[in-house]
Amino acid sequence: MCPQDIKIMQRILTGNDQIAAEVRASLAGKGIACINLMSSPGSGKTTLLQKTATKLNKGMFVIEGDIYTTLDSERLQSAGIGVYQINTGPFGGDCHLEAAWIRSALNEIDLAGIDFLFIENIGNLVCPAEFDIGAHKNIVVLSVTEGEDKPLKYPLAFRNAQLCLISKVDLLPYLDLNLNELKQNIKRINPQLMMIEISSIIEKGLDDWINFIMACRQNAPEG
Ligand SMILES: Nc1nc2c(ncn2[C@@H]2O[C@H](COP(=O)(O)OP(=O)(O)OP(=O)(O)O)[C@@H](O)[C@H]2O)c(=O)[nH]1
Ligand SMILES: [Mg+2]
Repeated sequence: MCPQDIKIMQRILTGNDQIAAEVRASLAGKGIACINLMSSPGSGKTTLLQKTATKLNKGMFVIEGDIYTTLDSERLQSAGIGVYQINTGPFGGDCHLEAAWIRSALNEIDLAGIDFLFIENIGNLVCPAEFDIGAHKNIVVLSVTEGEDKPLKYPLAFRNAQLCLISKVDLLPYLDLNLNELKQNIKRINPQLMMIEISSIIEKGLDDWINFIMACRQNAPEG
């Protein structure tokens, strides 16, 4: 890569970070906690959001990121959750969201009565972690079917998150997974990273998850 290329890349990232800071401050000013969910495809993000809605009852909105479909939005909408779909497919098919997408979405969303804005990032454990999208908290979801080594192989998502949800723990009895080793690998990447074991199927860990969300709103969101 020639030096000129490096300069251009830096400019793009700086622009994204600036927009992200503006998004974060604007939402904080409205008293809205913004929570970004990142993971590999199929870790259980949408299912968890459906469960979350049944616990929170109201005040929740989801910006749904997908490359092509509106399938997740349809699931959320049929559960009575307000949703705004971002599809990157027609614009090059990026496998992550960027802050400018969120800023544009927020210009079109009626945020009255919203306390919690969830962003379901595009299913991918690599790219979403590279872009600040203006959330107050970044959550990495890792399902137990993915293996102990994933935090070591895809460290950035774990380094940049404030909470790791270890999902689908109802499946542990059927898997050859060493949960302690998985947790040690997470700690090796980010010793401060909080972890909650969850299952949307048997409703394990959901109270701790809801407490975490509530604390995001009570503690003034980071600007
Ligand atoms: N056993 C088990 N299955 C789950 C759990 N949560 C979700 N699933 C299943 O896992 C599959 C994927 O769930 P989704 O919620 O669509 O996952 P996602 O992370 O939103 O997927 P993408 O948006 O495509 O990245 C579905 O078949 C769910 O029913 C869980 O806690 N336990
Ligand atoms: Mg989903």
